[in-house]
Amino acid sequence: MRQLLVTGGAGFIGSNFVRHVLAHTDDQVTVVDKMNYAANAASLDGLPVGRCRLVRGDVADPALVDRLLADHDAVVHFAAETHNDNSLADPEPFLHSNIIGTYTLLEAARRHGTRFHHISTDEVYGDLPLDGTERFTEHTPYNPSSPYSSTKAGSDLLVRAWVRSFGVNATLSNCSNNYGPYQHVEKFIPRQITNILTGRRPKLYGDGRNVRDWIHVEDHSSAVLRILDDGRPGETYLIGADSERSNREVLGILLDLLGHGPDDFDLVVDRAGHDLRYAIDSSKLRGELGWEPKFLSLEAGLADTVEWYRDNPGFWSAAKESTELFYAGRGQ
Ligand code: NAD
Ligand code: TDX
Repeated sequence: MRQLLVTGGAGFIGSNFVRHVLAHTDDQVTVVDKMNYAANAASLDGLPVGRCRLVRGDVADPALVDRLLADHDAVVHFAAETHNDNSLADPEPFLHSNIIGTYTLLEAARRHGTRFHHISTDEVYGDLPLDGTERFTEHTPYNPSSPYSSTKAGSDLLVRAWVRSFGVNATLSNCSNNYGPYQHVEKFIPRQITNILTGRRPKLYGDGRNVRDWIHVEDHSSAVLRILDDGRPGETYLIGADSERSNREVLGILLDLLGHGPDDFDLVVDRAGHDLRYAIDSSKLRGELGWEPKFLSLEAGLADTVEWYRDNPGFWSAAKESTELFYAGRGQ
């Protein structure tokens, strides 16, 4: 029975991954999470007490991390500051958690010989032209745009260096934009759903033509577990589900699902340095490890997600007001 440490496991993707692991393996899971504003203990409610425990702490705390890695066979590292708009308002926490946090974990993995899987983003590659067909691959040069994506790029490079210089047994994955249950209302899809549910108008940055490549969080989880089990040491795998849509198109689907007209939204101030388009070529992961996504229709996945937010106001309503105050202060 594997002892698995999941960093950032009280956040959106980490908590979905913990549920996935508990459902599909015999692993014992420890979550270490700083419980920042994006964490939500409710996202771990109802999990089997004997197989899952939560340790509140910072992955940049060397003593805590050393103790935890000594007792675990593997670590999956989700913990990070994750919101681009926050990184534009105050970059410092991104340097602390994403760079120093990853460095602290790598040093402990090196000392204890712990298997390490690093979770990253397609944003490390920068952006693609709006109307092209090119997609990111594992060979695309790094070219991050924002304080968030540059700290994620830095963390990826640290992992690669610790593999090569110190023989740490690590794999990396870079995934496209996730959607699904338990995502914080600051992010695009939950923000628009909960705006509509609370009588606010949805807000599109700029002209709304920017494109993101969407994947259901459950498909991200199954890919990460596959890489953890069968990925080749030192390798990077891109994770994506071939679901590119403009922000306008995604909002159009949400408005329709919630019974609103197609023009029922506001165009607001654009994000500084706003990346135009992301698109993932996941053929390496599919060919080498036989992974396939289960959610093949973005429309169906979004319908489930709308229902989840409608049914679970207790998860998001406490954060809604302060999130909208933050955006209002930025004209967004
Ligand atoms: P999230 O913000 O919902 O969750 C992050 C969690 O990490 C939170 O619970 C937070 O408390 C915790 N955390 C932050 N700093 C910490 C620290 N120093 N010590 C301990 N815990 C800390 O983010 P998410 O969307 O679930 O993203 C998880 C990971 O996936 C991140 O590494 C992110 O870069 C990556 N990723 C996200 C997406 C996406 O679309 N959301 C896509 C690709 C990759
Ligand atoms: O209100 C909004 N209106 C809007 O038009 C918000 C919050 C966003 N947007 C746009 C900006 C982006 O083009 O929607 C798109 C998605 O925005 P976010 O949800 O903030 O995601 P993004 O910046 O693409 O980054 C996400 O995917 C990659 C995650 O937040 C990152 O953690 C992940 O690495």
